[in-house]
Amino acid sequence: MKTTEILRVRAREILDSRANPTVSATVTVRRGLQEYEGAAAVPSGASTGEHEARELRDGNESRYHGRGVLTACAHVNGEINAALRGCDAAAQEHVDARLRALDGTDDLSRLGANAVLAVSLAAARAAANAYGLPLYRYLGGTGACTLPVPMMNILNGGAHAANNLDIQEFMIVPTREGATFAERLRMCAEVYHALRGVLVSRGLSAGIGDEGGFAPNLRTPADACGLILEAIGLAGYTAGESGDFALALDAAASEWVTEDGAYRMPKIRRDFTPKQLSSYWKSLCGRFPIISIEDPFGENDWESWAALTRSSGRRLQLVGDDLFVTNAGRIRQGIELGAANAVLIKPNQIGTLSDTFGAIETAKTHGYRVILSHRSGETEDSFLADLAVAAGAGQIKTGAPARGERTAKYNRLLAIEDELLYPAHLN
Ligand code: 2PG
Ligand code: MG
Repeated sequence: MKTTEILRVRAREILDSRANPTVSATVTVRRGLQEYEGAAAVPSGASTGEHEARELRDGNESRYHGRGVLTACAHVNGEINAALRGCDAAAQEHVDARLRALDGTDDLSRLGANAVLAVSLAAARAAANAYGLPLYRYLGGTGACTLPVPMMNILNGGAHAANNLDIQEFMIVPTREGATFAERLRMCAEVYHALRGVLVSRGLSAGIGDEGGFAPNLRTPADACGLILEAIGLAGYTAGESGDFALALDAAASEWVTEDGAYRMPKIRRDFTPKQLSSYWKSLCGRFPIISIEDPFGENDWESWAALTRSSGRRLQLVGDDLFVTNAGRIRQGIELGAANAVLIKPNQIGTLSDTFGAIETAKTHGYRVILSHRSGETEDSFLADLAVAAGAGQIKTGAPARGERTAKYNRLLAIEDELLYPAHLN
């Protein structure tokens, strides 16, 4: 059988959606007599987990305030290019194992997780192109035919916005039974517009945060939920059980952990013991149709996670992001302790495509739900959309229906749905 032989690997420094540099890599392969290319660009987080793989930054303050990625790119063009030349790009696990071995650290800090992931993803794309397959089909096989439900972040706070909200993400989830992805996307966009109207009519800011959601100053998180419910109603939809929409939150509470293991919302300076924070979540869920909370506690507070999962896990999706960092080992730890019931999957937290699939597999095998996720600093790359379909993830988190780096993923999902509903051979 023909292989997809890697001829060369190249990287360049490009910009992400926050004006920070990031790595874009291109892998060139030969299959038969033809050459094919695949490119990928990596995103970058703001509320990063302490157990994540490490992106490599130059640290040279005279360029991009030390955030340049020229060293990471040089690693791709030098060591990685030399190590992968001649490998089969379609042997993803082999490519990724080589990258890991070459780096030699657990957190990929030597070559940089940004360098490694860009190459890992670009190799998959080059192979998909060489086989003439759409990326989701190449990665997921013939079973890849389920579009994810978007969890759309339409109101930003925390580290993603310069407002006074401590909860990082207020999301809407279009739960209407039987709706297509295109219908769900439209419903969300209509609510997004309605929310702008609600904010403007109250004299609040309609400026946006890092993920395209609005970022007004509000009195409390409950006010934010209230305004979103109002927008859902104004757009002509219903919220709640068997309604069109539910709400979801990402607290990103690792950002709130104090030295003594308690919590402090840093913007409004409100203190909580772990138990009080747990009660806070329960009371918010009692007042609003919230079906999912991500990172309600810090990344090392397994005990509080497990307690909330025991008491509320049957009706509430509890999503581990900083807790699991897309790491199969940490996911297994969570499963043993009964912490959380869903896993957020971000390829750049772990650094290779194979490890990402490993994390997804571990979660699914143990009945944990899987949500594919962007980062707050993103690029136009829509790899995530294909990956969500390939993994049969069921849910995707990729920001508001505004800002090109967010709509790139949504628009790609529209194209995939079109392809699946109206295959070319039927035209
Ligand atoms: C999160 C992400 C993405 P960041 O916490 O879930 O929404 O944010 O990329 O800043 O970690
Ligand atoms: Mg998160």
